[in-house]
Formats: sequence, C-alpha cells, structure tokens
Amino acid sequence: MDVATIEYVLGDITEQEVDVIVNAANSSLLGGGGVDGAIHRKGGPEILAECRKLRAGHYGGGLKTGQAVATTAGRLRARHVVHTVGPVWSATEDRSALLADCHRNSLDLAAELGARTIAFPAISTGIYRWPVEDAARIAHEAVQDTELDLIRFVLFDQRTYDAFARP
Ligand code: AR6
Repeated sequence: MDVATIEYVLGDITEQEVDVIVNAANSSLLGGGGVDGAIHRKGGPEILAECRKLRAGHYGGGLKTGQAVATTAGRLRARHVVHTVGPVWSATEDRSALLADCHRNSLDLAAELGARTIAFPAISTGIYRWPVEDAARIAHEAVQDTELDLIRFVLFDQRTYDAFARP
C-alpha cells in the first residue's frame, strides 16, 4: 500500500498551489455556489468553457454522482481542476459509497494526469448537507491508498477543520 502525506489546512481551496484542485460540483458541470462558485470565479471563463465542451460531448447527460472529470485550472495556481459530484445527504438512504467514490475517482484521475499533489474540499458538507464528522471519516478511509505524494484537505471554517484534522 502506498502512503501519501495527508495535510489539513484552514483556508480557501482556490489559493492552493497543488497539481490538482478538486471541485465539489453538480451534475450539470456548469457552476453553482460554494466551492464550485469560488473555483469558477477565480479560475476564470476557461474552466466553464471546457465544462461546456464536456457537456456537448461525452457528458451530454451530465456527470453522475461519485464520478470525476478533469479540466484546465484556468487562472488558478493548480494545473487541473477535477470536478466531482458529491451525493446529497439523505437520512433514509446510505449514500456513503458515493461519497467515497468521489474521493477515489478524483485520486485515480489525478494519478492518470500525472499529478503528485491534490487538494480536496469537504465534499457534500455544504449545500449538500452531509454531517461533517461522518464526511470526514468517509473521506479519510477513501484516500488511504494512493500513488500521489500529498493529499491536502482544505477546510473553510474551524468546525470543519476540527472534524477533519481531529477525527
Ligand atoms: N475553499 C474551501 N472550501 C470551501 C470554499 C472554498 N473557497 N467555499 C466553500 N467551501 P459546497 P457541496 C466549503 O456547498 O456540499 C454547489 O452549488 C463549504 O464551507 O461547496 O458538495 C455545487 O454546484 C463546505 O464545507 O459543496 C453543487 O450544486 C464545503 O466547502 C453543490 O454546491 C462543501 O460545500 C455541492 O454541494
């Protein structure tokens, strides 16, 4: 099993100098609020232009929950943005495997792109309402075995940082 360094940062994912930044997108790939809004705002129109091409091509029906796809990072300091769609929290259905898939598929795609370093936000814990402690546990388990050297979780507020850094 390969062991990567796992880091926790309280901050803004759009500021990270890593090979890949992961976006907590939605299936339309055409932008939204939260991390998605911040990445498109700061990364510039090039990212959205590539997302539109993806929608016009292989992803005509949108990106499925748990899957991941890459674009340029535009004006961001990263080389690529990997867009993944987290599951919306459900109290009646266990969607944990989909949240794990987001992390696994993002890591696999980053490795295919030749990335060594990646930054994840706390996928699904904002607009998609996933309880933070549970999301942290799932994210941790999902990133244990990877070819990458560095996995950085970038948490936007203290409560989320605490849940990820001290599970
Ligand atoms: N850097 C790091 N983390 C951030 C940033 C940032 N710049 N901005 C917000 N967060 P969310 P989701 C945190 O809602 O729950 C969008 O509309 C935020 O505080 O971005 O997966 C998409 O288009 C929270 O802890 O993603 C989808 O429709 C975490 O990032 C939907 O939201 C995730 O919150 C996806 O919802």
